[in-house]
Amino acid sequence: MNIAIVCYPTFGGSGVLATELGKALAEKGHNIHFITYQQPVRLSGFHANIFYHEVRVPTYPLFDFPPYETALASAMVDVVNNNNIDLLHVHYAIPHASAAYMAKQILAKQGKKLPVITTLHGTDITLVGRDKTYSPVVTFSMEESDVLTAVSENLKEETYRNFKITKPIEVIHNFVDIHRFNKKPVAAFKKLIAPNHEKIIVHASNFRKLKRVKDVVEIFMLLNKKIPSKLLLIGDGPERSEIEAFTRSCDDCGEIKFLGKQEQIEDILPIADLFLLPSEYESFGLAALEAMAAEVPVISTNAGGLPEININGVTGYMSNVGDVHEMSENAVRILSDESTYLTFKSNALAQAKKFGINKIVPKYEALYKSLIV
Ligand code: GMT
Repeated sequence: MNIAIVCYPTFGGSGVLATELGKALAEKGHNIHFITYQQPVRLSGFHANIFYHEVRVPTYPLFDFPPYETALASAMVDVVNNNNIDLLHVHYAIPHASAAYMAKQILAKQGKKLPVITTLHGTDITLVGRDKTYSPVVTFSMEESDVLTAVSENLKEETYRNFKITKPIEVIHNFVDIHRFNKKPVAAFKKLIAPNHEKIIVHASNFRKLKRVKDVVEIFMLLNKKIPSKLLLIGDGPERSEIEAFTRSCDDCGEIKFLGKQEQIEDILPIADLFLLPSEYESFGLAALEAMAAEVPVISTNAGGLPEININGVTGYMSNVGDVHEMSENAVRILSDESTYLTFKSNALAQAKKFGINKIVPKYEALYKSLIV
């Protein structure tokens, strides 16, 4: 099949998932055309059947706000017309689903049928999309998509709760390439980070408010009082400078490292002993799944779709949002006994395997096939 994929090319989970999906489909012989404003971060290296089409939004003195959605819809039409595209799969509803609707209408006038799949990822529904600034357009374009998918049962429920739509939503959970993440930890790297065998605690996110990165630091400080540890903070975003200032003011400052944006997170996760994700909401929590694939137990909140991947007392622990004391106690509970720890580790990997690339990608392929017969 010739498949066009639209996503955000940045470090957000939706862009990561869309890129990994495109790469997996290309491996299976499909031709994949990414349409984005920048090369997706996980799209490195050469792939014979992956093509990247950049959306350019020219500036013009009249435009205080350059019309990206119009440029995107035009790019979609161009890519479809010139590459024999069978279907368009857009990730994150805003503004991709409405641009897809526009492209579909333009192509229909030219006598071409373009099936559109919209995958809902999280804040496009729970935060930004439900705001009345966007809600009418998001509602309409979801209804107009040929197929609507959500990355968790929770996100499906949230969509029906927040929008007046009648369209069926198919849940296709996010996936992970186990082999890529399940690597042996590099001893020299581990020693460099934790020279005295301290535990290595990792958090990765785009440092938005809802990720509650300050909770990560507080959990770590409580844990560090009982078990000597190091904290690696991966990613960047609006909250980073405030969090950096906060960590500079505390005693454990030297034990906390900000690694910034990292493309090769699969090289870092294997040295981690524990992954922290105390988010206010996660539709799914792809970062936690990738940690589990690297055999790292997860301490998270029980918000949103996290209970669909993190099993309390089995692959890690879950607590109410903001309960940093319970989260740090659970971290101590996992890390203080070697045999308990090893059980959590292998449980995490076993759980991640349920979301393995080979189990989930065929679900998208089956969906595509049903649309182009
Ligand atoms: O929160 C992010 O990291 C970005 C955001 C996005 O939409 O780009 O991620 C959402 O999609 C991911 C992939 O499906 C999910 O794993 C995240 O849980 C979800 N984030 C939220 O719901 C806050």
